[in-house]
Amino acid sequence: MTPRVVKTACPRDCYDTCSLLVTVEDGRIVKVQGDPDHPVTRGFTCPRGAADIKRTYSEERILYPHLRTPDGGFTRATWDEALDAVASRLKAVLAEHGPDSVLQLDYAGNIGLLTEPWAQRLWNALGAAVHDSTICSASGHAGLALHHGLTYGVEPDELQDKRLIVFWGFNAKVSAPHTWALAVKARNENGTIIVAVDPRKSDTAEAADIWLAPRPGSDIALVYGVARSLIERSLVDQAFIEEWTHGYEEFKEEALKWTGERVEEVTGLSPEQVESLADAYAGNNPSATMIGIGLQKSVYGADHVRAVSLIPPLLGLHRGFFYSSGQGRYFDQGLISGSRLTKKKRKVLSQVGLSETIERGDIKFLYVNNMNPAVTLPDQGALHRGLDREDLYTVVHETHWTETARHADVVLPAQTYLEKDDLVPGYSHSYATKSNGAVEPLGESQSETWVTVELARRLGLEEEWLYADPWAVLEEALGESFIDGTFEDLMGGATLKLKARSRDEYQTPTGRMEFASVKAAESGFDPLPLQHPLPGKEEGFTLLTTGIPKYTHTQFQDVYGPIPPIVWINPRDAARLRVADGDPVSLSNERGAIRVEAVVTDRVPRGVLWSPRLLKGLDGEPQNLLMPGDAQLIGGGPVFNSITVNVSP
Ligand SMILES: Nc1nc2c(c(=O)[nH]1)N[C@H]1C(S)=C(S)[C@@H](COP(=O)(O)OP(=O)(O)OC[C@H]3O[C@@H](n4cnc5c(=O)[nH]c(N)nc54)[C@H](O)[C@@H]3O)O[C@H]1N2
Ligand SMILES: Nc1nc2c(c(=O)[nH]1)N[C@H]1C(S)=C(S)[C@@H](COP(=O)(O)OP(=O)(O)OC[C@H]3O[C@@H](n4cnc5c(=O)[nH]c(N)nc54)[C@H](O)[C@@H]3O)O[C@H]1N2
Ligand code: SF4
Ligand SMILES: [Mo]
Repeated sequence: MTPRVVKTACPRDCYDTCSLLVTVEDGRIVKVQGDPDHPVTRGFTCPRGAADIKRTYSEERILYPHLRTPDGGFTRATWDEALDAVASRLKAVLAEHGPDSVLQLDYAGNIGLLTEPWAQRLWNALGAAVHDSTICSASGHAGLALHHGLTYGVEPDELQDKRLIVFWGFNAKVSAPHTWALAVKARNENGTIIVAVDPRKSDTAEAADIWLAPRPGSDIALVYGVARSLIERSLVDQAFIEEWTHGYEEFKEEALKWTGERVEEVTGLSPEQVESLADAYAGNNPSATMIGIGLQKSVYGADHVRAVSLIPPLLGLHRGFFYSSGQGRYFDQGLISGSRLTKKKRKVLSQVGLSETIERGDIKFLYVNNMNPAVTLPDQGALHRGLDREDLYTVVHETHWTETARHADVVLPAQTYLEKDDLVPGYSHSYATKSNGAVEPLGESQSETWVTVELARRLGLEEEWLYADPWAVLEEALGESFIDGTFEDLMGGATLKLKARSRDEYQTPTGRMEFASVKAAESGFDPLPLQHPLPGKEEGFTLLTTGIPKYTHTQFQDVYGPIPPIVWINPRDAARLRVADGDPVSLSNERGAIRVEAVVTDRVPRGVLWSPRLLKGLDGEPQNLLMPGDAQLIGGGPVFNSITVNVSP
């Protein structure tokens, strides 16, 4: 048979949402390529896209439903047996403990609309408990909302027109390689300056023109240092500030308190370094301030994001920042997920704090899909004690045999994005393409749309919308959402751009961009983001954990092997602790300990460690044993990057 090329969209939890061309020969995928015509993908994939063939046909694929056996193993079952078992237990739990004891635990393993939000329909219909989706970016959104209303801003395909691009707590070269490539293109073609603000020498920092390394958690002081430098030299856009903003005087008063000396004390950056960033901003308008999700994963992470977002308006820019842009979109997500259709009120649980909730036994029925919480949630000690509870019944719909699947009572095989049709508007750029299934589903794997209907029937649910045609629902939700075409065009294979809101609209109480936030004051937060004290030396090392190129969280270890169990440590810290390169060391705190191999490098400053995120230690211990389930005050996000640990040889 002649090879066929199928257009799909990579639905992984990733900024870039690539358009991919998949070559199929004799019913098998033989090649996955980046779409050369897509304005962001521009013809290449990352190492994960490239490895999708291996991951699809991996030995770790779940091909059939499985039921747990009394000896703790699994036995293969038919779909009928598995779904009947799930439905009968679910009915019993609902009858005995009520909907608050039932939880669907999902995240963004596949962000396709017929995968992620669609799979929430059943649980919306049941009125089950719901988590608040705070594990990733929520606190940054909540922080931005205080000053700007909705959180949309610069889009990656606008980088070409910028004279300065600042990646702030954003390791784009690794976490958003296509966005990074657009920045490099602007540099090569227009001389755009690239800045990185990152405490460690990330791949992005290494490749930037200017790299500033404030201490972790000191970004607010740095922002005020930059602002003071701009204000004192009259480099701010006074006319813009007067016309469009609120609360500038308060902001200015705080900024003027941040002398070079005081900023240096907190951030470790010299007055010259701070001024160099102010100069870069003042001399290179327009700029794009690219705020990373990594910036907000610490105890005051929302405040970091708030502060950084206040620089662009000083220079007269409407929403001159980027922070995963999903919120500006005009489509009806609540229709797709059913949250707008259900009449039931759902109990909301902190996702970041779920380990403790599950350990406590509040949940009796757990349905996991699109997530691998048995590795990725913080407070793994508590989570595993919870998952082992006799009175908890766990169902996992998964493509691969993850740690979470191995803990399940019932395992349901899921299709990868290469085996089903979907629609994937991402959370960064605004282009959408229909994602077409390239090959027949492997084994007996089934889609989220199919499983939802099968379970709804078995539960006897009567809400008509549970049985609706998914594509008709998508058309209703998105039909009017595109600038340059119709839903029909999209179905025909066109790449369309979603409509965007106006950049000079601010959905705040004053209708203006608010330097001092009215809503923050009303909610009991500081109207301005304020720098909080950093942990002292006696509290140990700050451990930063971030993604690396070959893995998406826990995925692709079946292709590339285990995530390297390493930790970067500064040479002077290593000498003091008598640790040599390659030595095993123990990282520990009050929650647990993991053993990893030391990499002695000046890419981290003294007092700071870095590890690839979600690694398993040399003895198989999950990294997130060390992470607390504490939620941030603003937005409820996680605190991964502000935890402290001790290092011992
Ligand atoms: N230490 C530390 N921990 C962290 C973080 C950190 O920075 N440091 N970051 C946090 C962040 S930002 C995030 S987003 C989370 C990510 O946490 P998770 O979302 O749990 O991460 P993944 O390992 O990608 O798990 C996604 C799962 O979805 C499955 N999947 C893929 N496609 C489909 C599909 O079509 N259908 C179904 N049913 N399943 C599918 C994959 O096989 C995979 O097992 O981790 C958090 N954990
Ligand atoms: N290859 C790959 N790409 C991914 C993912 C993946 O797993 N693998 N996951 C995707 C997901 S879900 C997410 S959330 C994103 C995350 O991707 P990013 O938004 O880039 O965030 P991180 O990689 O967590 O961290 C970015 C940088 O912030 C720095 N940082 C940490 N603390 C601070 C601080 O206090 N101040 C400053 N200025 N910087 C700090 C870290 O050193 C790190 O280099 O990546 C997405 N892309
Ligand atoms: S993981 Fe991200 S960069 Fe890689 S192919 Fe998918 S969307 Fe593109
Ligand atoms: Mo994330």
